[in-house]
Amino acid sequence: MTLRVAIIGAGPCGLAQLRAFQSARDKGAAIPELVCFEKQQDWGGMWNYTWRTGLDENGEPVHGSMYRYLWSNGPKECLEFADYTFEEHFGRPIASYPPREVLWDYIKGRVEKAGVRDYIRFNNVVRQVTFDEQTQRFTVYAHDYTHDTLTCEEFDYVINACGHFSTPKVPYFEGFEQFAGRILHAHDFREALEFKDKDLLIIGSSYSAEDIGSQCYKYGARSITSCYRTTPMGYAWPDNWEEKPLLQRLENNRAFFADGSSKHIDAVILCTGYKHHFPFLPDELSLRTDNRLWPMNLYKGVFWEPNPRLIYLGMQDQWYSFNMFDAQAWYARDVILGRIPLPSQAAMIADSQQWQARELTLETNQQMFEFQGAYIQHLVDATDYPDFDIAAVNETFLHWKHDKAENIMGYRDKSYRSLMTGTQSPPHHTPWLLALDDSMAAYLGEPVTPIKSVG
Ligand code: FAD
Ligand code: NA7
Repeated sequence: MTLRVAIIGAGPCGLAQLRAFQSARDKGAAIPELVCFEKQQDWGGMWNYTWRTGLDENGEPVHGSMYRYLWSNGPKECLEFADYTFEEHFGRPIASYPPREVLWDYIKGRVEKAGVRDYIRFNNVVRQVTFDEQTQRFTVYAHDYTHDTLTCEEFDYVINACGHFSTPKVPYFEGFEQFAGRILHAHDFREALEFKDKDLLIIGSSYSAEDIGSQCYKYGARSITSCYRTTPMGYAWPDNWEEKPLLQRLENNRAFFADGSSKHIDAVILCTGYKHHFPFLPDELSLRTDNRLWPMNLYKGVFWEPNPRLIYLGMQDQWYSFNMFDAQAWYARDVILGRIPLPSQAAMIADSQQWQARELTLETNQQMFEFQGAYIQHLVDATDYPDFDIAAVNETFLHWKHDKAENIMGYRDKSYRSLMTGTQSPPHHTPWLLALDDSMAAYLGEPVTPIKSVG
């Protein structure tokens, strides 16, 4: 009997899995029957922008957390697919920090070429997954919103590729209920122009805080105040951006901070991160982890312990992204195809513990991306995913970190050499701070004269 594999989500991880199987099939392998359930109407996951917030058109929680004017927050050379380069997709080298729409186009290009769209059931939300110990099969219950029907099917493997940046962590601060302005989480942030001429308070000191603050600065916020719980971001911010220790309370429109200072604010954005949240999984199948480089209970970072027929993709905190998802998907594919045997459960647990012990020793950013690079190399070595120069990717990450430290509003003007083709990327035609139109046409086209002043 042909194996059946369910893939939950057609974002970069789910699509990597489809591409991995298609690549094996094209080389003559018999592949399982694949069904990819995708709750949105199109593919690309996070990169498929939605203006919606709250509930979607079907009353489901909106998946998207991306916003207008989002540009890649790392060099595209660090996430390039080893089997489908930017140059192949765009027919020429392009600059290193593309906006969201350009990256979405790139993701789509590979899977359009692979011809895997027919495996996907769009507008289908997975509601529940159960596992039968006796038959060793999963039952997947889904709601097909196109036909408004509930489906229930059995599978030999389930690949959970539903992402983990959609369910916000929303802490409470005293005075929130009396605040007259807007309070939102980064998950619901869409349009920086909403905060033009406003005094904005940002809570958090990681990627979302840095980037949403930068977008709002770029599109004309009057002032940005960001506050941290543990560590300040510490960049050389523009004059109207101040970093403070954590918010203690709001009194009407005044924010009071841990250092005793206070400021007037008009709006609050909670950039406080996301939860790994899998409402469709029972306790015994559900990964519980914070956002870290080595979540426990995942052998090779993907196979659920103690039931490795459930596979999680992309659940790590991400320095690497698209090419790490590929490395995981190729490895998962080869286990499903019987090309790579799984060891005993004790050996799987020991292996995972050893990776986590290593993770716990990491202190610097460089150690962290090198750790993730070593993990990817380990997976790539075991499959036919094209080998790529991970040491060189790590170098690029290092340059990127230096560029940010040097000029947080200018690092996206730098460009790098592709580590897949060797081609040096050209500089972008317009400095990021002046490039207000984030469309693909503007990015790939000629420079345009800015129509408004910045800052
Ligand atoms: P997602 O892209 O989240 O896709 C998961 C898919 O699963 C979605 O299509 C969703 O609709 C579907 N799904 C979820 N639940 C169900 C269900 N129950 N049933 C059916 N389908 C379901 N990465 C970078 O490399 N560079 C960046 O610049 C960058 N910027 C980011 C900015 C923001 C604001 C965020 C939130 C993330 C950013 N990331 C960035 C990380 C980004 O999440 C990854 O690049 C990538 O999208 C992860 O892919 P994924 O497939 O794991 O998850
Ligand atoms: P992250 O990277 O998980 O960071 C979350 C931030 O929120 C981090 O600075 C936390 O501080 C802070 N945080 C979390 N809870 C609280 C509370 N209760 N109070 C104050 N501060 C808090 O999430 P991001 O959204 O920045 O990034 C996620 C992805 O989105 C990333 O991959 C990007 O590419 C886009 P801590 O340091 O833990 O004290």
